[in-house]
Amino acid sequence: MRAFFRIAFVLSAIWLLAHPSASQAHAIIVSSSPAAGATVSGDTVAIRLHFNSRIDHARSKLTLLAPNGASRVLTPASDAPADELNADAKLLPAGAWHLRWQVLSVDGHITRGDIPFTVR
Ligand SMILES: [Cu+2]
Repeated sequence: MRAFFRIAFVLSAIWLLAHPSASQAHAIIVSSSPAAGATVSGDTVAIRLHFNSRIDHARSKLTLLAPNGASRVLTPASDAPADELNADAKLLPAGAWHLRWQVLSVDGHITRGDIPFTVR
């Protein structure tokens, strides 16, 4: 029985070494502009998503869903900081919008989310 515990301990130590900060590695959103539930002017909406880790800009996506259900794919700014996904959207009609984001973090994991906001 003592040998069993020793093997279990060694295996769990190996697992921890192989997965450093496994739970913190995914890109989690820290703050966003617009914030969820915010009301903004539709002339120019500066989209700024800040994550807790570096992301792969080229393999991350931003899509706007219009009040009528149409979708608009945004091109993320390539010169954004390593932990931000940014884009500018112009001339958005008034109504209820959704910002869908999908990011690939440098650890290879994909996370996604949906930020509802209103254009006045
Ligand atoms: Cu991850």
